[in-house]
Amino acid sequence: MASPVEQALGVLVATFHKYSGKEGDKYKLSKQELKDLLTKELPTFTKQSNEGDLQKIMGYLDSNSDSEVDFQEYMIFVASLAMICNEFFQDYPNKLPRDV
Ligand SMILES: [Ca+2]
Ligand SMILES: [Ca+2]
Repeated sequence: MASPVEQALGVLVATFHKYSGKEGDKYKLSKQELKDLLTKELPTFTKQSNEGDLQKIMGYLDSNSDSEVDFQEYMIFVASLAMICNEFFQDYPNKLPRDV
C-alpha cells in the first residue's frame, strides 16, 4: 500500500500524462492541454483566471519557449505551487485542504 506522499507523486505524474497525451507530442502539454489541466485539476487556483491569465501562465512555464510544457516545466510549476501553499498555510496548518 503506497503512502500518501507516494500516492501524491503518482498522481502528479499520472495527471501530467492524462492531459499531455491528448494531442500532438504525447509527452508535452500543448496550450490547450495545459489549459484543460489547469482548469480541471487546479480549479481553486484558476477559477478567477481569464484567457489572458492562462496565456501568461503558459508563457511563464514554457522556459525553453517551444510553445509546449514538458514534464520538467510542469514540475517546476507544481513545486512553485507547493511553496506558495507552504507560505500561505504554514501558520494555519488546520486550514490545509485535506482529503487523504
Ligand atoms: Ca500533448
Ligand atoms: Ca517548453
